Amino acid sequence: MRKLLITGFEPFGGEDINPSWEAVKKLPNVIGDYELFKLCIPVVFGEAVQMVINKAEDIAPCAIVCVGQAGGRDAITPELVGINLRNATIPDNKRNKPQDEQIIEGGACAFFSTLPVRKMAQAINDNGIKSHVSYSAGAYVCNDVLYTLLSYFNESEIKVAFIHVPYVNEQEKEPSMILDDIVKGLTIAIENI
Ligand code: PCA
Repeated sequence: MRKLLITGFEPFGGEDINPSWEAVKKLPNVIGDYELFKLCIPVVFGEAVQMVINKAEDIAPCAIVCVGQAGGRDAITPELVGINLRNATIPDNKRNKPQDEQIIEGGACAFFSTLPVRKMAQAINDNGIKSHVSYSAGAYVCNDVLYTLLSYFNESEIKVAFIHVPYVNEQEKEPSMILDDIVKGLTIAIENI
């Protein structure tokens, strides 16, 4: 069986939960050909991605899918691209607030996702859950994780994607999605790797 490392984030920005980890926790341990290895990562620049890299080097997965909350979005949005930029509008969970810094000094401006994000979004939509490809993962910790993983695993067999998900109903913010729909959407995404 193939191994898939899937991560969600701890809460940040004053929230009590993060729908990304809530959804990842609820995923089955096996989806299609994949055995899932789940990891909750901190909302901290640099530290989050280092935890993912450490875990990936330990278990040697075929693919890494990281999931994060994107407040304000009404759809599940696989990200097409990670950019070499850190810019925080709110501090991370260790009070870092980088302003217009490069993630990797002199690194490529951007990397494209190495998993089929368009196919994933299409399949999620075909199953009645709102989804589309996004062309910006922002410049906060989610983009930090995506860009750094794509750079780190650029020459390797390990494929990488990042999926942003909306708020869930219990956060009482709009737009939001039902947690079970996010779980179903992520399941479909993994089935379409
Ligand atoms: N969303 C943030 C970081 C953690 C999360 O769940 C982001 O979009 O960068």
